Amino acid sequence: MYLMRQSWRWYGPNDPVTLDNIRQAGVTDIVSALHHIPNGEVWTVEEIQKRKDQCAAKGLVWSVVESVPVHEHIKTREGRYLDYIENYKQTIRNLAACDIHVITYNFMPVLDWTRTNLAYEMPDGSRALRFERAPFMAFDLFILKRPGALAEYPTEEVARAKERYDSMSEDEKKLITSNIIAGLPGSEESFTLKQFQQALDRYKDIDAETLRANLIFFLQQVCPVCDEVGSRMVIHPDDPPYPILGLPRILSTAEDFRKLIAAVPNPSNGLNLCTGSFGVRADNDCPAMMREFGDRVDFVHLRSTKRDAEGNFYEANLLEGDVPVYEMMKAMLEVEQKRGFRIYLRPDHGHQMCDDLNRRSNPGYSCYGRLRSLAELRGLEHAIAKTL
Ligand code: CS2
Ligand code: MN
Repeated sequence: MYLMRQSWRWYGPNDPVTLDNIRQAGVTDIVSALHHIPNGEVWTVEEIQKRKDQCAAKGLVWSVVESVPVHEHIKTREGRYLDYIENYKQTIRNLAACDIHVITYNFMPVLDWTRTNLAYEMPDGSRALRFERAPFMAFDLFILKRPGALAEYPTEEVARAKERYDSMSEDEKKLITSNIIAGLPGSEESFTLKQFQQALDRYKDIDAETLRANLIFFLQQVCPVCDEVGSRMVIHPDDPPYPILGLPRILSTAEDFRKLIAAVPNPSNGLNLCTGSFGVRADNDCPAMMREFGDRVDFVHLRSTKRDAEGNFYEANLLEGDVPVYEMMKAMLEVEQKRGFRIYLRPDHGHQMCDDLNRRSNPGYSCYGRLRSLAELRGLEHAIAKTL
């Protein structure tokens, strides 16, 4: 029986959730990245090995990278992008030399994942991450004042955003701004408002098809290296999975990934199936994606979001959101048996609950909240596995 490989994201020695905590979560594998190395530079064997050794000292194996960031210039194909691609290839080789073969990345322009509220209070007093359209638009239209933004939104929504903006205190305006542009964990990038607008401007002439072509170009360069060293690039979907701030998006649906494998059929061109990100769209069927792309899915993020009719969503309790977690787990187990491969799975964002509420943690990466999700996932897997 092939069961999931239980893993946990660790941000490194500065993560308030320690390896001793993680050990007690009962996982075997660590998902980590060398966040201190600037985007675009090579990760040396020495630095990688250091992180591996830290994990090994606690009986844990660093086996998945999340993420090796893709330099903005690779996404826009400007400046020293060819050098950055060469550096990326070297990083892939160095990771393989340290026996790390699953490499997560994303191709979202400017921002990694985006939320408006990092402490949305649930009825039970725990806190969740939330994306709400009205404050997001208020930021875009009246704080950032992005040129052209007005034309992109329906009039009645603009009115709602204006009302929201007018009711915000100065502190609230500051908070929403930093939630959006100060960089959520893993994003490696943060901006002032002016720098942010400049970063957006670099995408003025880049539509989705150009961005997709740039991604394909990048994969055509790095996938042969992965194939050679037995590694796999797994792309994390866009979050949220639709265009924001006038930026192009290229990995929001099953069709997007289909296009990617049609263009770059190398076996190393893989998917990090994040059910929380894909699940925000009602037209994304995560278990069906698991079945269709299973051969290329080495890494799964299991979390569930709950959306409303206006396009807002929050991160729900694992078994209570829109994502059909039972069907997803079943699909995963079936794919695993067929492949004879154990997929890496980690709980994704969790709520802040219990003692998480009294201590600092990276937004989404609390200790107790993720423990709760992991326990539920483990129970679900155990039960489903018995029926197979
Ligand atoms: C996020 C991101 O959904 C998620 O897992 O927390 O940090 C995500 O890991 C990156 O975008 C992947 O490159
Ligand atoms: Mn994810």
